[in-house]
Amino acid sequence: MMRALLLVDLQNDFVEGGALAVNGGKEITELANSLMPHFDLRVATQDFHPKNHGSFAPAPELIGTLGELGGLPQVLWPAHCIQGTPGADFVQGLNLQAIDKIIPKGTDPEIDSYSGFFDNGRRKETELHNYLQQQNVTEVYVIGIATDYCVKFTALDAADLGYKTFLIEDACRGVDLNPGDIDKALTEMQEKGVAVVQSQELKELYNGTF
Ligand code: VGL
Ligand code: ZN
Repeated sequence: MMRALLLVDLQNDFVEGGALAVNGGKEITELANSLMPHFDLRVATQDFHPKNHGSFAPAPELIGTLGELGGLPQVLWPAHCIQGTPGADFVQGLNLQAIDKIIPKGTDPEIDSYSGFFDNGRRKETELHNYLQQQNVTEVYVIGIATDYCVKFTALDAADLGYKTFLIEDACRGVDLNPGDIDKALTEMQEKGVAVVQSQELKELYNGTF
């Protein structure tokens, strides 16, 4: 049995001071670092957009509204995680040396990719599933940003692909564009068989020190 920790989008643009800052994003960095040694494998996803990505709002007043991209409804975001900019870099203080594999996503300007496994239309796959299979991973533990977007879709796809899937709630932060979105995301994940746990419970479960 192999356990993988998936670190979703722990990048500068998603934390305090970033283009798409999520409340409390920075404070999960140390928890992420302390969780990493307790897993067989650590994989980080990286939102990695070209500067003309179609999810970027063409005008500031359109941020947070619904547009269309690749034939799908698309929330329009401020420009974020542009390849080659500091905003796309992993958050300061994250132990990058401990990470075994990085999975870029959202590189096609014509479609968004919330999940670390597939784009939003499930048209193309990233390397993530292949890599986890190669490494004989059976259990996936998801942490990171944002609970109601990339974390949620990554966890749902992991469960769908047959991994025993856990969401470590206190190691995630969400956008809550509409208040209640984070809670709804947690319920949705649980309904798909994702176990929502706290880092403290895992510590007791594995009798280790996080
Ligand atoms: C994300 C919105 C746009 C995320 C990425 O990481 O949850 N959210 N791009
Ligand atoms: Zn993005």
